[in-house]
Amino acid sequence: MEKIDKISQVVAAHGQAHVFHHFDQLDPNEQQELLDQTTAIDLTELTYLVDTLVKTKVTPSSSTADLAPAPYIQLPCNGGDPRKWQEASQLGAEALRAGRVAVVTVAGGQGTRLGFDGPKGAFPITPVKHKTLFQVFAEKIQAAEKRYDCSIPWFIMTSELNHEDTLNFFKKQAYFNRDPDQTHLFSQGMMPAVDCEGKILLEGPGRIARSPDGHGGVFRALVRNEAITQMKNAGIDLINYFQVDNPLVACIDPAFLGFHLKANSEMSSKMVPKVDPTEQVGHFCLQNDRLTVIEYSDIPTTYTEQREPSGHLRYRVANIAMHVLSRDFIERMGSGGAQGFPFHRAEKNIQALDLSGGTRSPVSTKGIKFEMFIFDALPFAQNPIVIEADRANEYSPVKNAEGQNSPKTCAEAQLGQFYRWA
Ligand code: UD2
Repeated sequence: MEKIDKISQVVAAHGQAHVFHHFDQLDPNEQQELLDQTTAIDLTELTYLVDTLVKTKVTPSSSTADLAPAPYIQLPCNGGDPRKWQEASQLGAEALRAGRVAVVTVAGGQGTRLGFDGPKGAFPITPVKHKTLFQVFAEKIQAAEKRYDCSIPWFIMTSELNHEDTLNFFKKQAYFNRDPDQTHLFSQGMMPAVDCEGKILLEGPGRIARSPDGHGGVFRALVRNEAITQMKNAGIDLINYFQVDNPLVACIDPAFLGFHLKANSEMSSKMVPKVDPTEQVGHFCLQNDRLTVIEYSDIPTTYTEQREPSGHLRYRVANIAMHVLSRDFIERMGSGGAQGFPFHRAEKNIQALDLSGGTRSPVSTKGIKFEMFIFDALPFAQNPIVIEADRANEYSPVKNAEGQNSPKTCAEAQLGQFYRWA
């Protein structure tokens, strides 16, 4: 009882006393679950987010003052220096052979846009054998382990929504014949949803409405789940990071690793040149001499439609969510070392109890979710660089059931690659 009193006092001090309104009607298990969910919330951080993102609506979405497109290292076929690419590949290969490299894949999102009921990595994606996304990545990592004669630990970020299903999937697939000790599933954090006054929403009398804290939650999750310690013990200091939705990704890219090492960078990124001003991606930009990403939703069309004399789009440096991260940087960003690492607000309709205590069953309520984006770490990184990727061979994500970035466009992209290989 003492513990309950203490927690409910802290919760009340942050104006969230309503969270325990139904506490006495809950059975012991429900009471324990509500206490666990409540103690997992950083109430000081939540109060800050409510003050800055709910009550004053100061969205951190960057202004476009003092904006310029970010420079990037071009592919040799587009004018880049072949010798620099050769040198970078050798540097990266040395790091791989020295066992310094791990892979991190973020797979905690809900595949709602795809209409697939299960972890997105379990979605069959290859056009002939219908291999799943996870199988494609596992085989690419295994090929790199053979080529560079090294072990490459694979860390996969899940969320509470799909952790068990993802774990069962890997067990069922016998970890795709890789050493199970080299595949580490870790769950990202969850954030409570609030209403427009900043009050925590309840999915039920004993359950807080929560959602995954965004792919930017990967830093905290790697630190909290001891992955950083595992990496240190294994001599890993370089991480190839990518999203679960793109089967063309070069899971292990020696040139990418080499350019990151040569630049003494903490966070490097890959880009593809935008050809369509409306493509829904982030844009690498320089702002006050810092590398930053401005999401398509935040950059005015007066910028995205600008063209250079060559006819190329000026703001063409598209963020395709592929990074090389240094382990120390992940540790710094995940241990609270980044005051000011922003959250973003997203307005969503959320199934929640009416806070006036009226209904006992949830109704659709206008709420606000909070999430972090990994690319917001760029302004905190030393020597961030951007290198060009070959879109046809490296980037065709599956996000939507139909149209752009769909299983159909992704299958066509894979067939195109297999044809070129043949
Ligand atoms: C993201 C980028 C976009 C571009 C594109 C490349 C944002 C806001 N936009 O678009 O600029 O780089 O990717 O494909 O990120 N995920 C988690 N946990 C979460 C949320 C997402 O693991 O809490 C994973 C999710 O499984 C997916 C990836 O992050 O693999 C991208 O998430 P998304 O689908 O929300 O981002 P998207 O496709 O809008």
